[in-house]
Amino acid sequence: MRTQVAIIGGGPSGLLLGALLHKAGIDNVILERQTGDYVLGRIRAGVLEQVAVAALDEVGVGARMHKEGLVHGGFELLFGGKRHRIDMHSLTGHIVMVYGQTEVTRDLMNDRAAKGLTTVYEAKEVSLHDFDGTTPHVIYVHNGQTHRLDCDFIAGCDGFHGVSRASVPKQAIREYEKVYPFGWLGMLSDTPPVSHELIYANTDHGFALCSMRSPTRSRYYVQVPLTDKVEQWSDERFWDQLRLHLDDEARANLVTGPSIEKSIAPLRSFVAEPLRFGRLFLAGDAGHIVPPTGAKGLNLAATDVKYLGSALIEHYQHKSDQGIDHYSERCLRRIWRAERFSWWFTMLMHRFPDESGFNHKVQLAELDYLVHSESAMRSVAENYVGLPLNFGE
Ligand code: RFL
Ligand code: PHB
Repeated sequence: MRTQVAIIGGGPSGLLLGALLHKAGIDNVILERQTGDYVLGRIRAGVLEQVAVAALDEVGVGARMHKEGLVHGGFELLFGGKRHRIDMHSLTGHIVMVYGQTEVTRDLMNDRAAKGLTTVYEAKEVSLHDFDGTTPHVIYVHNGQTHRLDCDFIAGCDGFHGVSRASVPKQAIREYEKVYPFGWLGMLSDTPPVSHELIYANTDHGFALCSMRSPTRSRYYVQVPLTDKVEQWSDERFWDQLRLHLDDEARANLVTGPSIEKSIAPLRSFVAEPLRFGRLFLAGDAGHIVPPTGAKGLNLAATDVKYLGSALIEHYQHKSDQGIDHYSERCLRRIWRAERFSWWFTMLMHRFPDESGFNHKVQLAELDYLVHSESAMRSVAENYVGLPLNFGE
């Protein structure tokens, strides 16, 4: 088989890139290790910035998002038993869209299937070849048979544990990493959200987040030690723990019910540099990870893919490699800004196991300053809604 762009990974990055390329008439094939149902079963991001919303609109899959997604003009910070609203809309003029990654993925998958574009699910033993030379190709096994996919470029959209980044020689790549000493236990339930906006809480019990997927579906997270296993957390234990974090009003409003999904995610900051190796590009979680506190992961993936899509379109349509040559540098500048914000918000909101109490006091002082200083709130708000694509240019 031959294609112009071989895309490794059928998560949101790979699917969005495929849609952008197809719209420009560039042929692409997606190789995904899992089944489509498995990909849709992963419960992850919930908050879309304007850039991600615009990218979905651009490829023509935004209709359901605009109908079912929830437009949020603010979020709340809870500490010292009180909630304080960050009015993103009045501080920045922008909003975010609460629409789950599962739904984004489903919309992109359905669109790809309707257009008859090739996605090979359950592509096993994927290996990348000659991306630094002139005959890039991908070998994989499907239904027990070995296949070869020849291409002009390879897009590594296969997430943090994928094969693309791992295929690059160690000496050609530099990795920056920070691992946090806790994880997030997430729970999805068909219960109405405790409040109409997201609540980020820093309490004596650690961090908690009250989020949602719809007016009838809630998504909650609590900070847990890395050693905890999801089996140790019955639904009842989860609700009891969450209740400890809430203020009186939220506690009174909390509706509990059976979980639909529960999982523990470790928190990590990670950046690989560069993101281009000859004819191989890394995009999304394959190239970087942020802790979920700032809700930036999926949004960064969308901007990488926007940059990569335009670079490849420039290559094919305008015979210019400028975009390709600047891909890595352009993405990394935006990535490091989001890394900085996500790290800062994570450090501000969590309890650290070895803490003497001093750090917590400083966190509370910073939060107190933050919610009483319009300048500080504006800074948080403009990072949360997402800095413009051309920021600093
Ligand atoms: P994905 O989603 O991991 O998809 C990669 C795909 O590649 C496949 N794959 C392979 N395919 C072929 N061959 C191989 N060898 C392969 N190895 C892997 C995988 O099966 C998979 O289908 O990466 P992608 O597309 O770059 O998307 C990134 C996002 O998923 C991620 O950044 C976000 O989910 C992060 N994130 C959030 N981001 C936000 O913008 N806003 C949020 O509110 C938000 N909340 C979150 C989050 C991530 C979380 N977790 C679990 C890490 C909340 C959580 C809890
Ligand atoms: C989510 O709804 O899953 C979510 C929302 C905001 C975050 C992280 C996750 O910062």
